[in-house]
Amino acid sequence: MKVQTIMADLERKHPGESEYLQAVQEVLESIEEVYNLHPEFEKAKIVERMVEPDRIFTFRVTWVDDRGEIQTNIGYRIQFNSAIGPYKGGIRFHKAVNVSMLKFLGFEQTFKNALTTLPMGGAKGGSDFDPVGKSDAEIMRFCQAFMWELWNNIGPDTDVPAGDVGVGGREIGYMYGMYKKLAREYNTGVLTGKGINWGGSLIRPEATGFGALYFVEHMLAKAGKSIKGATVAISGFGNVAWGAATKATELGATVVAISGPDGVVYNPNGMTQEKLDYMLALRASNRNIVAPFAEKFTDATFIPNKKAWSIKCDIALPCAFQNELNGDDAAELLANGTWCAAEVSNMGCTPEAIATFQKAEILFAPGKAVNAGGVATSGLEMTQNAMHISWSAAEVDSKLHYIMESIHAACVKYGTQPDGYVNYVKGANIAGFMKVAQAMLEQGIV
Ligand code: 2IT
Repeated sequence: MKVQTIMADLERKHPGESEYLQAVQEVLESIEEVYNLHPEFEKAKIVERMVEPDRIFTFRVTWVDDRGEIQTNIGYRIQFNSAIGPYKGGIRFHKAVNVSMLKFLGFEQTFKNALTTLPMGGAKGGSDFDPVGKSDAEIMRFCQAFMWELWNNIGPDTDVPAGDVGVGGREIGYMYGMYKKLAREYNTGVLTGKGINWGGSLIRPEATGFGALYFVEHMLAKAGKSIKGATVAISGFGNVAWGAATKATELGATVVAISGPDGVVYNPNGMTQEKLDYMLALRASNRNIVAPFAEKFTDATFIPNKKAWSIKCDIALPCAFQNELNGDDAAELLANGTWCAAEVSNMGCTPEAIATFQKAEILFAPGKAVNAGGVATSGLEMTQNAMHISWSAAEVDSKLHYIMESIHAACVKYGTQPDGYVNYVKGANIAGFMKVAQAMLEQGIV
C-alpha cells in the first residue's frame, strides 16, 4: 500500500471532501508500516474497501417553522463499516454538515468503536439543520420529519444512532417518539442517549467527558504526572465540555477556560457546581454564545473573538468541533507552557497542530481514543436494552473506567516509539485498524 497513490485516487473520486480526505490520510500514514507487513491485507484490498462507506442515505427533510413557513433541509445517514457489529454512531445537526463532514466522522467512528472492545460497526448521520435560535416546537417538528425518512434504514440490530453536536437528550426523545410511531416497534434499543426513564443509561450524558478525563489520567500517570492542581482550558460549553469540566474539577484541576463561537471565558478560579449547572442552561438556551457565563459569574471575564487556546494552561482539551485547534494555536499553547493536549472533539486538531505537539514531544492523544467513552457507554446502553435491565451509575462508571484503561493500553502497545515517547495517534489508529481489518479478512469479499 502506498499512501500517496491511494490518496491521489480518493482525491480524484471525492474532490473537495477535505475533512474526509484529512481523516483518511491520518489513518493511512499511521498504519502504512504495519499494513505492509501483512500481504494478506494487500491481497484482500482491505484499505481500498475500508475507506469507502458501505452505503450513504441522503434525503430531503421538509418541515414547517413557527411562522408557518416551509423549510427544507438535507438529511444523511452514512453506514460506514459493519465488520465488527451493527452500525453505530451519532447524528449531528449543524449548518455546516455535508457529506465530507459525515464521511470523516463515520470513518473515525469505525476505528473508535473498534477500540471500545464492544461489537459496534461505524456510522454517522445528520443534517444541515441549524438548531441555533429554534424554538422547542421547531426542534420537535424537525426531528420528527428527519425520522420520518430515516426510520426504515435503522433498527436495534442494524443501525443505532445517538447524539452528536446539536443533538442531545431532547432531540433523541423526539426522534425516538417518531420512530416508535412509524415502526410500531417498542424495543428501546434503536437509539442511544435516551432519557433515563425510557431505556437510557445512567452516566451516558457524562460519559464522553468523564471517559476523556479517565484517559487523560492514564496518560498522565504513565508520564509520572498528575491532574491534581493542573490548569485546564476547554473549548465549547456543550454536553461534552460540561462532562469534561465536571470530571476535571472533581479530580482537582482548575478549569480556567470555556469558549463558544463568540469568544472565550477566562475563569481563573475554576468551576463550582453552580457554574457547571449553568453550562447546561446555556446550551439549552439554543443561542450558541458563551458570553452570558461571565455576566452571571463576575470572577470570570469574557474575551470576544478569542479561542480557549489563548489562555495559559497545563492541559488543553478541545471539546467542540473538528479542526478547532490549528498550528498557530498549538504554538501559542506550547509557548505558554502547555504539556498535555487531548482531543475530546472528533479530529479537534489540524494535522499541523498534531505535528507541532508531537515534535515538542508533549503528551497528545487523538479523539478516537480520548472520546471513545461516549460511544462505549452507548454500547453499554444497548446491552442494558437487550437484557431489559438497568445498571447502577457505579456499575456503568466502573465499566467505563475499564474500557478507557484498555484503550489507553492498546495505544501504548501499538504507539510506543523506540525512544519511549508514546505516539497515541499511531497507537490508536493501528489498534483500531487491526481489529476491523482482521474481521473484514475473516468475512471474505463482501
Ligand atoms: O462521536 C461520537 O462518538 C458520538 N457522537 C457518540 C456516538 C454514539 O453512538 O454514542
